[in-house]
Amino acid sequence: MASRILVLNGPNLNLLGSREPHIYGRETLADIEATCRKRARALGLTVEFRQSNAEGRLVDWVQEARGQFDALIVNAGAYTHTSVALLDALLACGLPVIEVHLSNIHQRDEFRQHSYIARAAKGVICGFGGKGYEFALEAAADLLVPGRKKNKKKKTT
Ligand code: CA2
Repeated sequence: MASRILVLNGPNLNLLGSREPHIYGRETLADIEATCRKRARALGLTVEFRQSNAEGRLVDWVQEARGQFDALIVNAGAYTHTSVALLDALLACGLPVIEVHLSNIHQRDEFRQHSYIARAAKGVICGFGGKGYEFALEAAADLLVPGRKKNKKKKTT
């Protein structure tokens, strides 16, 4: 059975593509979702994409994910920098978590440079725009698809 990935998106990510393209690019969240669907299929994963502006809704989705999904990819938007509640839910869910950001948060305002949820993440990908979600799916496949990492061809020089 294909490994199931839940991709959670936090506040304002529904606005992608409409404003601030110099920071977040021109892709909409629907564009990113469509690309992820294709990439997931090629990697032998299934993907479910969700977005909410409400912190509690994101926490509920994380709590419900156990048993329904095999890994979480999370762009928590601004809650990244504020939410102990989301951190606690991610720590408790028992699933591998990959944190993603479109922008390189380390090059931005000081308050964006700290992530509460990073403590719960296997790894953090930031600064590659929508492509970062594809990288996160690759990372999830390496973690979940048996034999995938082992069978990767070694480069011979
Ligand atoms: O770089 C990221 O992916 C962020 O998670 C995006 C968040 C921001 O608060 C984080 O610091 C970094 C913002 C979400 C998108 O906000 C928009 C606002 C207006 C127009 C388009 C997007």
